[in-house]
Amino acid sequence: MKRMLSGIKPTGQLTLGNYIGALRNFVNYQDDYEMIVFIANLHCITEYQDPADLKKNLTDAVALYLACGLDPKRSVIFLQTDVHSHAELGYIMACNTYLGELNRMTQFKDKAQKGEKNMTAGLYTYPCLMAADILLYDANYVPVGEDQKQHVELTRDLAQRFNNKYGETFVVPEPLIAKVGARIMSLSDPSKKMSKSEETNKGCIYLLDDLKDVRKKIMSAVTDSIGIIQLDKENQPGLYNLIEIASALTNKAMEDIVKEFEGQGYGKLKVYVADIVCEEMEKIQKRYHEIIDSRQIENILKEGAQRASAIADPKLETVKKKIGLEIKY
Ligand code: ATP
Ligand code: LTN
Repeated sequence: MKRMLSGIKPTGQLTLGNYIGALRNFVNYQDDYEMIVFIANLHCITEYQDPADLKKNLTDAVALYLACGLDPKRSVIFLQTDVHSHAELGYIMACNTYLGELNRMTQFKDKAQKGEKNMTAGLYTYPCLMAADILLYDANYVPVGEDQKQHVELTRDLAQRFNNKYGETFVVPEPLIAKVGARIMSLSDPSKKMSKSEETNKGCIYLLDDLKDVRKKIMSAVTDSIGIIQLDKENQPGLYNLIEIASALTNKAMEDIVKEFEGQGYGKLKVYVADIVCEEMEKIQKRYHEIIDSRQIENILKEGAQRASAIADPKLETVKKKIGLEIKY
């Protein structure tokens, strides 16, 4: 069975974008692949996080993983800091990455260009840690949203470079990007990604939002004045985004949804999308509360860390041997 690995960095509450672009796919893949998913808590602190908020977001993220259908029996679920090999291989990867490569990473470049202050060295070297996260497990596939593709491509370059320098060591992973829903846009500004770090909350649906607010956000989603239901991403990005959300959650083709609503007003389509989103979220929220109440999270993470360490730790040992870092008598 091929192995698949992915992580989520819960620097805030998880969003509908995270669900459609990532989480939902992890759940669908867990029958056909050996699935490893983790909470990238080291990645969270590349920017300051209030400690109490961070702790809550980490717990909620695990509970939401489970609520969305990840099954700890079929998948390995763990917290990144519980497996120490990540940080160690992350450093080794940083020593095998050129500054030019990191300077080209668009996520970092965008932040620097926006003039963001207090950017940390951790944020800069983040792709090296991400490469380590993936390479420790010899993952064949990495399911991610569009924004992470470049990081997985860097991981491929680093794996190949290491293999060339030190001999065959790592599996070279492939990014896996879903055809529909890889980039859900903000409801209030469809030129931007729906993001948990958005300044206003209007365009972002959080998985734990009150369903009344969810409906309100969808009903007031920014569209256009063209008034025709059709697929024109460039001129009607807001409408396109709503149809894409509905398509991702129902598995109906976007064209079929357009046909269903041809000749009708945007209001009707919005009600349809709101119904679909709320129905899906209601199920997730119910399961989330059951999981939080059952207090099973700690045990699941403990077992997950043991299973993850059993793969990652021997890999790190192999790497250290190949580099010549060890002295063994
Ligand atoms: P931020 O929201 O702060 O920009 P993020 O959501 O991209 O951060 P993560 O939580 O680590 O960061 O993302 C987890 C996964 O969700 C990644 O695979 C990412 O590509 C995907 N993802 C995030 N936002 C969206 C979106 N709007 N549409 C589709 N996929 C998304
Ligand atoms: N960088 C990712 C989160 C992440 C990840 C990973 C995803 C950290 N390590 C390994 C896939 C594989 C993000 O910001 N979304």
